[in-house]
Amino acid sequence: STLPGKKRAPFIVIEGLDRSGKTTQTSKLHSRLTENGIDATLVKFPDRTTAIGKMIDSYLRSTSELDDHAIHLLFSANRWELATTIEKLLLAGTAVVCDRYAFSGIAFSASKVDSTGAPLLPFEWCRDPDVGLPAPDLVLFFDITPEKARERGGYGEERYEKEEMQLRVRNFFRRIGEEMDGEAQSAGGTRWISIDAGREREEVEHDVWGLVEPLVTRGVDGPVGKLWT
Ligand code: FDM
Repeated sequence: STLPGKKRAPFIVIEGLDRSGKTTQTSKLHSRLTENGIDATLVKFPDRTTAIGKMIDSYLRSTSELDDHAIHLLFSANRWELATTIEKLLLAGTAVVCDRYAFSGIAFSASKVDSTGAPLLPFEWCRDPDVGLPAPDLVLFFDITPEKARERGGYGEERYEKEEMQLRVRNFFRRIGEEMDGEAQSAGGTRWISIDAGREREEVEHDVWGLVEPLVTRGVDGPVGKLWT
């Protein structure tokens, strides 16, 4: 560990819509930390490499069909299978930078609707399986309008990459963020910050570094929090 005293490393999550530049910025952040001599590990959800991850991957590429409840629980299980690893890394002084987490889990599943536009899965039901996961110290929500995201070259081929879906997902992200702000303590001490991801890449990178650098340099006191407990 490169941290002073008994401090642990921070858990940083980057969330956002498709085409928000989230993945590029997450890996840039990771390399910048490493270049600055800071221990950091990059994690990405869904982690498509595990047995559960392979089921998620084939669902997303539409090579398999799964009940909406079942796939939701698989996404959550995919996080739980890494929970202990994440906690150990943080306690050992390695910062964890994570591309998507439980907030995507809720926002995407809660955005699914039937042919009449009625929600398929209640919000609370979507949140429950992730209660108690390691809580991030900082969430950077990469906010972008679905129109602007579309201008960036359109959505991909995978499930969920449709504009109406992205619009609903964005609204759920915002709702989750508002609730996190209101209950920072009960949410395990997570700080939620919205980043205007519609700007130039360099500007976004500058803001991200400005928020992350002090946190990784100073370290965090106390144990790793538990989400929504
Ligand atoms: N997604 C991602 C979910 O629906 N639930 C989850 O828990 C997570 C982590 O999977 F559309 C969705 C979000 C996105 C898709 O994500 C794949 P990536 O970042 O494109 O691999």
